[in-house]
Amino acid sequence: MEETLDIKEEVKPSNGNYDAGNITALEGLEAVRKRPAMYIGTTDVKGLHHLVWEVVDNSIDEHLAGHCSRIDTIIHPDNSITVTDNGRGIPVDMHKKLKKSALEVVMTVLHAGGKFDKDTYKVSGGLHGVGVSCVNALSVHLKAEVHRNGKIYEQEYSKGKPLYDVREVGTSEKRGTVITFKPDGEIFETLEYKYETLANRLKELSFLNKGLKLTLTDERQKQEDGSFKNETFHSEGGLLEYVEYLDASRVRLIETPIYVVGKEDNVEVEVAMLYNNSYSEHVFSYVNNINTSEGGTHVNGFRRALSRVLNKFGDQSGMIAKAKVSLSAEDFREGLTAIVSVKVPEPQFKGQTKSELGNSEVTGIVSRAVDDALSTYIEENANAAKKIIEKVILAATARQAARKAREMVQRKNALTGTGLPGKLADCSSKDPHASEIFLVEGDSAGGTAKQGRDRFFQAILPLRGKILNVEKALEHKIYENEEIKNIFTALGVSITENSEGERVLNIEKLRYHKIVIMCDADIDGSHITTLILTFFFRYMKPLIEQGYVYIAAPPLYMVKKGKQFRYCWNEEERKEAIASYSSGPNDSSVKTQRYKGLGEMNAEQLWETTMDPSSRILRQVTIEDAVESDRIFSMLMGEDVPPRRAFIEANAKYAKVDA
Ligand code: 0RA
Repeated sequence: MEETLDIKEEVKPSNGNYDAGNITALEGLEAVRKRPAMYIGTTDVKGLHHLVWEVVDNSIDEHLAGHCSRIDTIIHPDNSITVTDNGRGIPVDMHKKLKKSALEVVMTVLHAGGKFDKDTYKVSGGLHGVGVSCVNALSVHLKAEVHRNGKIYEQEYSKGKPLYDVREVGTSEKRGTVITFKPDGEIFETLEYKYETLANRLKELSFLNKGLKLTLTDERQKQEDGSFKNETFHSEGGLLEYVEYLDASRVRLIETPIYVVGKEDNVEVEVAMLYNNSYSEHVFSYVNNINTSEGGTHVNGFRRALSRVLNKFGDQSGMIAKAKVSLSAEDFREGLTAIVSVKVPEPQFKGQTKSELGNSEVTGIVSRAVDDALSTYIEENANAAKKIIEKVILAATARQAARKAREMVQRKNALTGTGLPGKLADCSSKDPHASEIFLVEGDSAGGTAKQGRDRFFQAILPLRGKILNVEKALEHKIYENEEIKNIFTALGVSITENSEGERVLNIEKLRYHKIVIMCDADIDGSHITTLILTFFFRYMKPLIEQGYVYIAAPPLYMVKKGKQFRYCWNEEERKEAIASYSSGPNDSSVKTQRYKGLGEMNAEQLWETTMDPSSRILRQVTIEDAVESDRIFSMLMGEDVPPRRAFIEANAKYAKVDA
């Protein structure tokens, strides 16, 4: 889990002017190189991308302070990165005590970002905000170029150490900062930047900072017309556009998003919301552009106002009394897609992953802003309000049906001895840490897996054909579905409701710490994998978050010559195998068998290639970007078929999958 430092500002200027005197020396950069994970969380691919966010966040701060309208990011062919902004430029005047240029101090002293102005918002919070000096410390080479006072200044560094004093190298009519850095291979496990990861976050930032132009250029990828792959992210509508983008694959209940803006005590509130005909809630929240996946006081304020205003309308219109159901807070959020974004001068982050807002004053501020705007909306749009209340009432009715269905299933399980499904071939180990369960597509492959497995620690649960598309089904139907019931009972997990009417997944009795989805390596198989993953994402998300869910990777080919054979997982391996067996260009004794289904392998082959821990490939499912994953699952499983097909065929990118 990500663990980064919480940075407290040490100094505050008295006059509101920034100069080198405001920047104090705090800590050496050697500490960063010695224990990089303490500063940027990890040294894997995530940490590598974190470096870019550190630099971009500084530029975003310039935007939030009202001085920057454009940020350009370039991935160079050697995986070095350039970030250019048109902000004020990092100050270059002399620091009186340190006798160094402010630029050098910002770049070489930990926590000396020069971010002292509490009146503007800083991205620096729970996750980012360790400062650009960390990026410098972790780069084999970094160059800072500043356009300021009509001049160009520069300084270069190696592993954080200046190669020369800040020097003036020319004149410029522009203002801004250009940072180019190459991450250090001694620190990072991988040096390869992922275009999609950078593009997704820049796109998100463009929605969260309306008017700001962000571009991404990938010099590693040349397009047909000879130019490099590039995109521009720019949103004039901000959250209004963001909520429409996130909800694009769902069917709307109201025509246009409900929009809230407010400001109180220097806290800015922006909310955009839509209702759709789905059964799930999608509320995303941000504090100073940082996603708060654990919610917090801003989300509480939003929920409070939503329930209060809708409940009031439902009462006054007589709709609730007529329906004779009791409503819970959750019912007001079924089919709701909303983004709650606040800008808070001094955010306090708490929670397991430091992604929950703690500032108590924010609840009331958000609640008042939403209360005002939503009340006005309802007065002016009585028809839309009625549709929403009808949906809320339906949700309450469905929740009661779902509770009954769940209780029925759970009661039945209690009656049938062990409670385990008849189709489950359980393992003999009772230690969850050592136990695995394979969810296998189809009874026949299930049979092969049962023969091939190591029955001590591997359990097999065959699933029949296509499992229910949970994105489209009513909740109670899900609990009544045979395959889904089997998954719940085999895993030993259950869903109950808390006092708020929210569903909680109980995983204390989870029976296996590896849950492996094993499907055919063809289009149908990948669709079934996606169906099962969607179910886990919507109903058993904690299992994904805690790293229990995996996808098996059966081989795609077997290349044979006589008695020799080799399994291959991709084209490259296949070509290699053919080349290694061939005596000449057209050696007809070399044969390739394409495995389309698990059923084409016998038990021994399935064990060797896909189930044996010493030789198999398992891909762990993780949620890299919760907001984007959510959108993609709805897109994949929703009504809109063409994008789904294209996406599945282009491969499963919705989740980061590790070896
Ligand atoms: C310290 C003070 C000021 C701006 C910056 C730092 C600054 C840092 C970065 C990093 C990337 N782009 C940046 N742009 C600005 C305020 C300068 C002033 O008052 O003119």
